[in-house]
Amino acid sequence: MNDPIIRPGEFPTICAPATPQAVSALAVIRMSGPRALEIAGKVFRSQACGDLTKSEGYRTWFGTVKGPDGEFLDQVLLSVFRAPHSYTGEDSVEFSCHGSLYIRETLLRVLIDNGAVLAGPGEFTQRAFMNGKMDLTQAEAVADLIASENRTTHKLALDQMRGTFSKELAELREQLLNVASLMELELDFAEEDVEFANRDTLRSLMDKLLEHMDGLCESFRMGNTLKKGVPVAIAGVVNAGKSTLLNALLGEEKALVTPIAGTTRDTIEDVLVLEGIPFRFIDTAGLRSLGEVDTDSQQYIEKLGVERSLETIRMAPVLLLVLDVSQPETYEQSLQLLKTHRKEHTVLIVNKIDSTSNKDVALDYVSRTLCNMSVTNDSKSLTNKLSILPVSARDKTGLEAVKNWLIQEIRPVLDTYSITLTNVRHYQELYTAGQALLRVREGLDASLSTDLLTPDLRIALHHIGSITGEISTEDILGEIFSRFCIGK
Ligand SMILES: Nc1nc2c(ncn2[C@@H]2O[C@H](COP(=O)(O)OP(=O)(O)OP(=O)(O)O)[C@@H](O)[C@H]2O)c(=O)[nH]1
Ligand SMILES: [Mg+2]
Repeated sequence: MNDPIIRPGEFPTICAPATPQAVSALAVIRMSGPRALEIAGKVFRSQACGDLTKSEGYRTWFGTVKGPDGEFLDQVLLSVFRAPHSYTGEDSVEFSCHGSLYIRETLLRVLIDNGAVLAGPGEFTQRAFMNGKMDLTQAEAVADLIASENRTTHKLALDQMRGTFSKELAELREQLLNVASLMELELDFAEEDVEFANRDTLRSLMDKLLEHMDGLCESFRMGNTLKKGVPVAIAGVVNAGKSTLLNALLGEEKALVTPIAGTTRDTIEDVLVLEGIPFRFIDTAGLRSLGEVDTDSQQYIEKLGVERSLETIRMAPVLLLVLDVSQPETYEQSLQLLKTHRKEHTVLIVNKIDSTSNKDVALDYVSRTLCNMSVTNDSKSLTNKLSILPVSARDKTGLEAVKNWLIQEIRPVLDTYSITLTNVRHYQELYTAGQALLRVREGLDASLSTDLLTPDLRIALHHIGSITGEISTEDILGEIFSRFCIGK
C-alpha cells in the first residue's frame, strides 16, 4: 500500500508541521503538491466528504485520521485548497489535529509512508514563488512577517508583502529595459552608425533613475534603523542621572548607578517598544573634559568612554540631554552640549526634580540660563522648539511625558516613509545596479560608444531583476529560503 516513490516529472508532495514543536491544544500539519489530496484521502475518513480527491477548494471537513496500522489516531479538521487558489499555488491540505507530539509525529509519518516528503525550511513559500504566487521580495517579506515583533516591523513586512516595493522596482526595470533594448538595437546596426536612443533623453532618464535608486537605498538606512530600533542617545555631564533614567525607562536595572561621577564607561543599550515603535535607548558615559591622561590610568578608560559617547551621540537621530537640576554649576556645561550636539530631535530632561522645593522656579532658572547662553552665543536656535521636561528618574516621575514626546517626534517621520527597503540583499543588489548605472551615466558624458555602454546597462538590469526574482540563481534561492522555518 505504501507509495513513497515520487512520480517522474512531478514536483514531490511536501508535508510539515506549521506550528511549533511543543504540546499545545491544536497543531497544524500542512501538505502541498500534486498528490496532496490523494495522499490525504488515504489517511482521512469523513462521512460528509466522501472521496477527498473530488472535494472542492476552500472547504473544511470534520473526520478522523488513522495511524500506520490503520488504527484510529485522532479527530481532525481538514481544510482543502485547490490549485491555483492556495498559498503555494498547488493542491494543498491542512490538518488541524490535537497538539500532542505523538499525534503530530505519527500523522506526519503516515503521510510520508503514503508518498509525501518532509518539506525543507521555507519550501512552501518557495513553491509559492515558483508558481508565480509572489515574487522574491514578497516571499522574503513572509519571513520578515513571521519574525516581526512589533507594529513597525509588522507594517514594514506587510507593505513589502503587498508588493509595494516590487511595483516600484518593476517600473524602474521597465524604463531601463526600454533604454537597453534601443541600445541593443543600435549594436545590431553598428555598421550604419545609427542612434535609436537619443543621448539627451538617455542622460535625463539615467539621472531620474539614479535619484530614485538613491532614495530607495536611503530608505534602507531608515528601514534598518527601524528594525533595530530608533537610536536614542541619553547624554549629559557626569552624575546627571543618565543611567538611572535608562533603567527607569526600561523598567529594569540594566545599567549600574552610583553617586560616583564617571560610573558608566561603556555604552549600554536596550530596546523598548512604545506604541509599536521600537526605540533603542543608549546610555553613555558622562561627558566631562579629562584633558591629557596617562594611557595606563583609570581616567584613560573614562576618556575612551567619553569618546565612545560622542560617537554614539553623533550617530543617533534622537538625543535625550540630561541635566541635574540640583547642580546649577553644571547647567552651562550641560547646555553647551546643545550647541555642539543638538539633533533634529532633542529634548532637555531636567532630572532630579524631586530635589527642588519649587519645581517651577527651578525650571525657570534652567530656561533663563539657556536664554542667556543663546544671547551670548548669538545662537537663538538653542531655545528654538526645544522641549524641556522635568523628570525624577529616581522616583520615576515625568517618564510618561518623555515617552509621549518620543512617540510624537518620531511617528510623523516614520509615516513619511511608506515604501521602505529593509532587506540587506535588496540593498546590495540595488547598490550594485546603481554603481553600474553611474558608469553608464559617466560613459554618456564621455560620449562612449554604444558597445561600451551596454555591458553596464545589462549589469544594472541583472541586479534589479534578481531582487524580485526575474533573474535568480539556485544559490540565491537556496540562501533565501533556508532562513525560513519548516512548514512555511
Ligand atoms: N534625587 C535624585 N537622585 C538621582 C536621580 N537620578 C539619579 N540620581 C542619583 O544620581 C547619582 C548618579 O546617578 P547615575 O544614574 O549613575 O548618573 P549618570 O549620569 O549615569 O552618571 P555617570 O555614568 O557617572 O555619568 C546616583 O546617586 C543616583 O541615585 C533623581 O531623579 N533624583
Ligand atoms: Mg551612568
